[in-house]
Amino acid sequence: EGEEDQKKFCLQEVLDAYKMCLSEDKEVSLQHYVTGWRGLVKLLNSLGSVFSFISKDAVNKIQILVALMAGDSGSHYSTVQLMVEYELQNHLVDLTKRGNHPESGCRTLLRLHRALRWLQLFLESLRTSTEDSKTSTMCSEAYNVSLSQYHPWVVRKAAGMAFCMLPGRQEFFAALNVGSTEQAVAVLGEALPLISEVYQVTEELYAQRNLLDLP
Ligand code: 1PZ
Repeated sequence: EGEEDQKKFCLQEVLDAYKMCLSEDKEVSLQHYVTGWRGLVKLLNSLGSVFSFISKDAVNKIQILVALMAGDSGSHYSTVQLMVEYELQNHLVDLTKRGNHPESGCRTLLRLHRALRWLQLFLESLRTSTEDSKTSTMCSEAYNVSLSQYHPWVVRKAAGMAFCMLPGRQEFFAALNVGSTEQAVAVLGEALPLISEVYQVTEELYAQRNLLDLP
């Protein structure tokens, strides 16, 4: 692990990553997208080892994308738009069933993209929550209307059990490491529109290219 990964999570770094993620012409930077996810994984790991089956999958997907960016065709992986064009044009994506390209950038990013929708819903509900709100309830409600539809029963079951182990609202806000609850709510208010926009741009691109159901 590099020194960078040892540092304590801070919500500000995720905010900064999503700030830099979209260019003026709405290109999604893969580098910053990945940086945002690295931060979120750090947060997840700081919440306890019961979440490691989730963070392991996220890390695996991050590593696939990092390897593509660092590889021989790395120049085609600077933005999500370029990645989609490149992989489609060169038949590097399994479109209907899993085959020769089980780890394409397109299908890998789609998994994180779907999780980003869950994150958006969860953080929004956290932002507007009150003292008596339960993180586990907010988390599972967000999950049930988004990411869960892509998961088999056994994963849904495991996720449900993990949610029950989430720290309470106060402790969760403290884990965001940006000051008081009020300050954390403010940073969330700043981060959420950025996360939404990155989600929306990716969603539209994938919809246009018919990539929303990649196996
Ligand atoms: C704060 C509590 C964290 C809740 C996170 C909610 C998401 C629960 C997801 C549980 C799934 C983990 C097991 C791996 C599932 C994979 O099968 C799927 C599909 O990938 P494929 O098998 O097709 O390759 N993976 C995903 O859906 C990606 C999940 C990434 C979750 C990252 C969450 C990071 C949250 C940090 C915020 C605190």
